[in-house]
Amino acid sequence: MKVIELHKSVTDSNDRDADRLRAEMKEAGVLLINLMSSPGSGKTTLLGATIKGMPDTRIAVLEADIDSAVDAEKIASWGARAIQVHTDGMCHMDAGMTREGLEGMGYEGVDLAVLENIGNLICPAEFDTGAGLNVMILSVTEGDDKPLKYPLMFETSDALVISKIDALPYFNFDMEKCIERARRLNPDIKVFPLSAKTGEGMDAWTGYLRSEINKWRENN
Ligand SMILES: Nc1nc2c(ncn2[C@@H]2O[C@H](COP(=O)(O)OP(=O)(O)OP(=O)(O)O)[C@@H](O)[C@H]2O)c(=O)[nH]1
Ligand SMILES: [Mg+2]
Repeated sequence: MKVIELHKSVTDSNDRDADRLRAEMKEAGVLLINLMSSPGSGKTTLLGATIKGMPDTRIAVLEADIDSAVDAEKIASWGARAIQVHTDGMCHMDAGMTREGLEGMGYEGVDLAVLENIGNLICPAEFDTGAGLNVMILSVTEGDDKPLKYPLMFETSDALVISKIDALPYFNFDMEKCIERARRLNPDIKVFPLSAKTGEGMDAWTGYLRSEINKWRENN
């Protein structure tokens, strides 16, 4: 597995770098998604189910972690292009790091590129990576109060996946309350309750991705 060691970008404006990368990805017709969540919310598992559920979509995954290559190895074993990047101890990816990872991976012929950001509900929300779409995952095991505690992540996300709904019977997670709290912060946020384990809710999620890929290409 190819691993790239990244360092904090030295440019003075992350926002400018992010806008430039977004424009280039638009030109290339590749939708880049920035996938964010706490550690263990189910990012890699959801990507596995997505790769399986969208066999006609060419998906490539940029795995960002502090260490190891386990996630990128999993993605590659499921038949998608993958690369692992290490963030030199940093808790987020910035636009320059994302560009370096994407260029190391190569995205020609790809329909959907996904950055699996570092597991963390705080720092990743503060940095624009240049992605066309920000998606966050909250698992039912984490609790329905998370929008109250980590508002920025909910504010900056276009879509909220509520994962592990197969575990709902074992946790006091109030779905309605959670969605209402998220919408109070971000009225336009799209919400996808699902289980990557049982497949429940996966069709709505893959349908959303298909329509976003088409939208990204349409107004090119
Ligand atoms: N019951 C259940 N377990 C799940 C589901 N999705 C993921 N898991 C489990 O949750 C654990 C963490 O899943 P990962 O996909 O590795 O989570 P992650 O967000 O990629 O974790 P990091 O990359 O370490 O931040 C694993 O044991 C998964 O099997 C689900 O839909 N239902
Ligand atoms: Mg993972």
